[in-house]
Amino acid sequence: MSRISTGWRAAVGAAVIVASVNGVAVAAPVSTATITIDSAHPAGRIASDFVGLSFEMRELGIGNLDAAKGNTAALFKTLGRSNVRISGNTLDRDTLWVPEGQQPPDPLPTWVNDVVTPTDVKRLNRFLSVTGWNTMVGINLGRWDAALGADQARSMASILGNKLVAAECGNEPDQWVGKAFRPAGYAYPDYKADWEMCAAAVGSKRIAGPDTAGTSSSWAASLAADEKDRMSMLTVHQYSAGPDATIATLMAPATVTAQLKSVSANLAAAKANGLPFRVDEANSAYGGGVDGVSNKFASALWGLDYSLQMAQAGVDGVNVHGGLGVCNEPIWNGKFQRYTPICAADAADEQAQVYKAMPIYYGLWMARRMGAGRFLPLTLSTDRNVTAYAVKGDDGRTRIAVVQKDDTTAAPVHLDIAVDGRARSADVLRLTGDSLGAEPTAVQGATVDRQGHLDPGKAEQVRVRGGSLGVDVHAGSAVLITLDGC
Ligand code: BDP
Repeated sequence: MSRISTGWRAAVGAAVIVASVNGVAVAAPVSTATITIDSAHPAGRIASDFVGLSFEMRELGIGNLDAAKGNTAALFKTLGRSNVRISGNTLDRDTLWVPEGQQPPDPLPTWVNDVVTPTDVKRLNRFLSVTGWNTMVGINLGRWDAALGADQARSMASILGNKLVAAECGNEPDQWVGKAFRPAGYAYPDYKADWEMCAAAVGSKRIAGPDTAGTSSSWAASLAADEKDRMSMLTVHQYSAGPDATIATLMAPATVTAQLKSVSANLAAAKANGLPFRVDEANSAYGGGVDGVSNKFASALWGLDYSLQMAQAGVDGVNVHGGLGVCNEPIWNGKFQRYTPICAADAADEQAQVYKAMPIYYGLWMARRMGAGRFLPLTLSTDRNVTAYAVKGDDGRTRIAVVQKDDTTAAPVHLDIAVDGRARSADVLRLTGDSLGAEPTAVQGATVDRQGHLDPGKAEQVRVRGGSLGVDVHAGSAVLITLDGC
């Protein structure tokens, strides 16, 4: 027979009842978050390709994204079909396009570090066929060459066909003055003229842009208004913070508010002009991310929360940026990409294109499990750092994601969820980490294996009684709840 006694203690500012079961102390939640889901009024859509990835143009030039090697294709498939965008700083700064049958100039111009050819696009095409993903690929507009730009556009269109969602003309043009690609005073009218040269070379409607670094700039809104007929999508970049990012700032509710606020004008401009809107380069902190933050479990919770809040706000997709080098080592020119979702454990794995999943990959995997559908309005009442999202899936099932962003040493939170409909039980998948500042991350205790697969095993089953569902959530963790049959 079990013997249960209770008492009080303080844990990181939160009160916890400690129950002693057969002499073993377990923390029982004293904080309840109440969630009420309104199934009668489905709101905006979340698309199945909502959570995408973004990589540097150099990855194409150096032979990465190869379905015949390593586990990259498996890691993409594990995440689920989506959109991979290929561009970044390396596009305009150091990538030269070399047409079919031509040799790169010898010597290469001094600015060139990466050469991309139709062979690279063919490899990308095979990768997309194997994974079911589609793509957006950049054309160097920072260092514009009309003949090469037109050749790349033609080549990409003929090799990639419909897998090419859009070509992108240049990366972060609002920063070109600082990078000495354009003279001081370069402003939107100058950029518009540049963009139109590129658009003429692309020659189809499939262009996404402007890929501005700053969400506050009006370039995106102006481009949407001026060029909507030639655009397939409006795109901007967003990093939640910079080199001063901490776990506390990444987890703070104020960060969520700021992220939403900073894209709201661009989002409104896209909608006003009938264009889809993607944050096609996003991550926790610019400048390669912050060690101890962008590469730790906190980033998994951030990635899940970020993706879903953007989707709920009406953004059509996010592409989380990364690089395919050795984890936590400089990837090029002394630059780190600590925020990358996948990276190689060592140089031999980098060579073999065998990557491991970093914490944020798991957060994106969880977000992706929300599936395609429509957001359901919900009310959340909590005195803790909790966010919650509900989606009525196109498959008819309701999924609820709850992200608890307190430190893992805090008390658990009891979720009391009111659901209408006929659900009798729910499956629960848990995203957990050792601590916010440590790397180990798992779903139902399972991790991505060396082959790139994630098998979280059997989900926990919880009964729904009288339209109400109770789930305890560890501090610093997330759950994905799938209601049966409704
Ligand atoms: C963006 C660039 C990307 C960088 C990233 C960063 O497009 O290439 O890696 O910033 O700062 O501005 O980490």
